[in-house]
Amino acid sequence: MKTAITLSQVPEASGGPFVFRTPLPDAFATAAAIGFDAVELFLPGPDFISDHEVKSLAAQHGLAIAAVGTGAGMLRHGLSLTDPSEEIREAALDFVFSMIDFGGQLGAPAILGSMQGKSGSHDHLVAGLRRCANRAATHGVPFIYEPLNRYETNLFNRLADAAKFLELHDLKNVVLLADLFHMNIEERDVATAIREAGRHIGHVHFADSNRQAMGFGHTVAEPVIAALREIQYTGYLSAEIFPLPDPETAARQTISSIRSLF
Ligand SMILES: [Mn+2]
Repeated sequence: MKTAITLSQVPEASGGPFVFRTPLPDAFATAAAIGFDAVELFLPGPDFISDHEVKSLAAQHGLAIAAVGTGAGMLRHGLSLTDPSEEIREAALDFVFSMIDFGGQLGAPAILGSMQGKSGSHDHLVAGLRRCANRAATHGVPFIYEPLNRYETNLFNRLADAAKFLELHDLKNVVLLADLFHMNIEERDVATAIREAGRHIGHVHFADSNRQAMGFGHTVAEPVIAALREIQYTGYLSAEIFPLPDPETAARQTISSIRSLF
């Protein structure tokens, strides 16, 4: 398993679970200095920075790009893939495609989190996921679908239900994001849920029960790591956490918790 940390450049997401918000050259340097393998990028859109510049920063600091978020489409433009309006769904798809293409040029998958919509229909979701998965496949990367807790979406709150949905609709090239914060709210047992959805899991948001760095809440991480090992998970543990008490402390706590767990 590899480590990653979230970097945000979206002013509207100032209250969100993103650790470093300084300009990217500084954020990349700090993430590398603290010992992360990769960064997860949360950007306002695909034109914020060129893929060429991101590649150069990544090479300079020896970091990979773990994934790119798409939530700015919701935060900044109010778009979702399951909006009742077809026009808005199409605009949402255009935005997600643009982020899939941006990430694809970096070899990184895009994530569907809040852009799935707060209260949408499964019919719209399956249509959107299929098109995004096909688009991602042209770049040779998967498309990541994230079940969220009940306060953020009515679509899928638990891994097992999302996994069944992918199988029922034969959705290829879609992987699931196991976000330990959402899972702490929704799953009966986090480790069991990971074991049962094992072959579908393609990304992990590594957060404690209160969305702070692992070790700053009440999650017992050992069984979670044991389950990830059992399913032979080799992807990222990406710290999508609040920068509390400050970004560096949160980042260092993540690395030290992972070191003590392995
Ligand atoms: Mn997440």
